[in-house]
Amino acid sequence: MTFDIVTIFPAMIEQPLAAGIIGRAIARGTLDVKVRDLRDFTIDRHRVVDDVPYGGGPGMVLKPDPIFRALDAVEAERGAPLTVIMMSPQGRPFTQAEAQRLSGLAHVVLLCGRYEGFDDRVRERVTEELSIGDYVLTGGELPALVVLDAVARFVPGVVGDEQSVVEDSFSRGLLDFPQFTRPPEIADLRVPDVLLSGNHAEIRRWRKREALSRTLERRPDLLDDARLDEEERQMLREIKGARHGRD
Ligand code: JBZ
Repeated sequence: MTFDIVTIFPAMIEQPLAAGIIGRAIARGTLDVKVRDLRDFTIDRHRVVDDVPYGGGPGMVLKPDPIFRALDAVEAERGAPLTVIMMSPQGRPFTQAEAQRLSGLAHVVLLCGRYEGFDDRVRERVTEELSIGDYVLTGGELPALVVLDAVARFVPGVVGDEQSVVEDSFSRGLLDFPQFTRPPEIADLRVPDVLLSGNHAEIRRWRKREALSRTLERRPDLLDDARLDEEERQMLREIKGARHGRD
């Protein structure tokens, strides 16, 4: 899968992408990520990418012409039609389902905003506008990295164990069960006996129950859309029953 990322801070994108699972996928050629410096698409001596807002007011706005030129360059290189994603606080919420959908595309372009945002005419060339969440950021670079990371995990060959991606508990709409590793005891804190028992059926049920009770406790909103099997539905009824009156 190919990503083109347009930004005025290429280093903010390049450095994080060189590390870890994504870095390895890029090195192997499973992912092709090209970071485009918006200033390379200016034509003035001072490489200006921003200007004052029409109508007045604080801050600066990203000029449309360098962005149009950047998109023309991507299109000339990769071919049309382009999926152009604008990272923006006005965007639809980016979710795990969106990540999976985007992973089916061969190529996406991510536009990272700065300052007060883009000249609105850029939206004529944008096919989707996405937001990673409700907090104020200084720019779209971190959101673009979040989107790339979540999408790339679904690309075959990026994560070693394909099964773990599809069966990831969050993909099924639940929080993860607790994990432990050696040693079996530290500072009087013991690993639950069931995990040392070697009883794999018991372990599987314990993990299911833990994932369900954690989700009920911390993110009950997720249970509305969770894809639960019959065993999980029964467990959830038991957990809710046992908790009755306690909160
Ligand atoms: C985003 C001005 O650039 C920004 C500022 C905030 C922001 C983005 C771009 S993208 N927030 C989000 O995904 O929520």
